[in-house]
Amino acid sequence: MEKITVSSQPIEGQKPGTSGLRKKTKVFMGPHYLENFVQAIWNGIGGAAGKTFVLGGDGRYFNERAAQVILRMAAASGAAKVIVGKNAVLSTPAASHLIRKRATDGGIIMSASHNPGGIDEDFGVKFNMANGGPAPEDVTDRMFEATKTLTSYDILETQDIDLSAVGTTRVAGMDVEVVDPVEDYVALMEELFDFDKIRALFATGFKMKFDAMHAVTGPYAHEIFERRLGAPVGSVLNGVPLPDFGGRHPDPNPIWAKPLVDLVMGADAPDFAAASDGDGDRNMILGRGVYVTPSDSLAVLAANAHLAPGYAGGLAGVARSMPTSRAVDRVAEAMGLDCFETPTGWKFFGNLLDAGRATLCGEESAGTGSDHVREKDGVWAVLLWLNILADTGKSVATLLSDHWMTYGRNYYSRHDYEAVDAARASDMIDALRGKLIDLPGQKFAAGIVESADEFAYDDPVDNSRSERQGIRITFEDGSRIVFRLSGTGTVGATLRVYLEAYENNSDKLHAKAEDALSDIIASADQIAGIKAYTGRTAPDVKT
Ligand code: VG1
Ligand code: CO
Repeated sequence: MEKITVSSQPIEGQKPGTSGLRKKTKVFMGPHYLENFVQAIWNGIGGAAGKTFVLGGDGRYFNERAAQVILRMAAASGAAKVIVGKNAVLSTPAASHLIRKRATDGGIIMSASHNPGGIDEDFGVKFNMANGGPAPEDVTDRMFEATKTLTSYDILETQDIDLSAVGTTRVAGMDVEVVDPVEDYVALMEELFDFDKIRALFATGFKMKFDAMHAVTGPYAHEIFERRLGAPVGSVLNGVPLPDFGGRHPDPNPIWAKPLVDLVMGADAPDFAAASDGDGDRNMILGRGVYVTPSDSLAVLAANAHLAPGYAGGLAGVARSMPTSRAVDRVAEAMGLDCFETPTGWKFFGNLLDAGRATLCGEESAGTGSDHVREKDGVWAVLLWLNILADTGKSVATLLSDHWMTYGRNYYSRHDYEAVDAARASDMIDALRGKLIDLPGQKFAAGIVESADEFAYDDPVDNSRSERQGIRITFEDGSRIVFRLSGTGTVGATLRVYLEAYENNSDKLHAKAEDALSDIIASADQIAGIKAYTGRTAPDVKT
C-alpha cells in the first residue's frame, strides 16, 4: 500500500452543470479524467484531510470502479473515514440522509441520474455538502477553477476494497465503513408517514404499481412497499437494478415510462402507480386513468401534506424552480405561506430548507422533496401521496379534479429539443435576450405579452446572485413560456421550452393539455424561431 502522486494536467470542460459533472462514461473512464475531477473536489472544499464523507451511486456502469478510485484518493488525501453504501450503491436521497444523520463533511454521489447508463451512455459525479445538499455554485466554481490548474493528484496503490459486506475496514489510516443502503432511509420514512394507515389501505385491496426502471430504487421499493406496507409481491416492477437500466432511459416521464402510463390508462389499471429515476430522486405519479404533472403533484402535496404525521404541524413555506408551473403558488396564497421561486436545480433550495423558510420544494422535472433531506426524493413523494390517499379515501383522479375546482388548473407541458447544435441553440437564446425589451405589448397567438425578462435569482438567505437562469415571457392572461438550455445533457445542447396556461372556468378543467396549450405552443415558435434556429420541426420529447 503506497501513496503516490501522479502528475497530470488540466482537462478541459470539467465544469459541473445543473447537478454535478456529467459526461459520456468513456470520457470518465479516460486517462486521469475521474481522478482529476476528484482531486478538484478536494481542492474546492479545502482538502479532504481529517474529513468524513459518504460515498455511493446509482449502480450504473462504472459505478464500482469509480468508487474504488475515489476511496483510494480519499485515503491518499488523508480523509478520516468514508461511509459507503454496500456495493457502492446509495440512492441520492439516501446519500443525503446519511450525510446528515452521520454528521459527515459531505459526500460524493456517482450518478448521471435520469440519463441512460452503460459504456456508451452517461456517468456523473456530484459533491454534496455537510447539510446533505448539492454543492452551491460558489463551491462548484472553485472545483472548476481547480480543474484548470491541476498538475497532479494523490492516490493510493492498493488492492480493491471489499464493498460487498457490511462492516468497517481500514485502508492506510482511513476507515471504510460499508453500510446497508436501505436501512436508515426506511427508518426515516417510517418517522414521516403513517405506515399503519397505508398498510390498512393496501389491506383493502388497493392496487399499486411502482416502476423502479431497473434503477437504484428497486431494493428500497421492495422493502418499503411490499415488505413493510404489505403491497402484494409484484407491485414493484423492474425492481432489479441493472448497470444499463435495461437499455432504457431511467427517466420517469410519460415517454420513458410509457408502459406504466399505458397500464393506468388501460382496462386493468391499478389505483395508483409511480416511477422513479436512475438515482431515485425523481418521481412520476399516476392514478387510474390519470397522469399527474409534477407541477400539479407539488401543488396537491402542498395542500395536503399536513395529513402526514411528519408535516402535521403545517409547512413553513414552499418553493419551486422558476419553470415549474405556478399551481403551487395558488395553494401557498390560499394557505398564507411564503412561496419562493428559484433557478432550476435542487442546490438552490438548500439555503431555504436550512433556514427553515421552506418545507416543501419541487421542480417540473419530476422532483419533489422536503426538509427531511437536501435532495429531491422519489420514494418519499410516493409515500406522501399514499399517505394522503389513505387519509382522504379519495382516488387520485378525484383528488386532482377537486384540487382544480378549488384552485383552478395550470395546464402545463415541457418540450425538449435534444442534441441541438450548441452554437445554434445559444444563438437562439442570445437573439431572444436581445428582443426582450421590445416584447411587452406585442401580440401573438397566445395574446398580448405582459412582461419578458431573463430570470436572475437573489438568494434571500446568503444574498448570492445567480444570473441567466432562463428567459420567461408572460402573457396578459397569465399564460407563460420559459426558454432555457439544459445543464445536464452530454451531447450538444438541449433546448427546453416550458409552456403553461391557467384556467379557472370549471367547464374547462378537463381538456387535453396539448389542446389547452396550442396557442402558447404556436407563440413559442413565433417568438423564438425555434424551427429556424434548431432546424427541428418538432420536439424530441414532450412531457
Ligand atoms: C434537469 C431538470 C432539473 C433537475 C436536474 C437534475 O436539469 O430540468 O429540474 O434538477 O435535471 O435532476 P436541466 O439543466 O437538464 O434542465 V436529476 O434527477 O437528473 O439529478
Ligand atoms: Co435523479
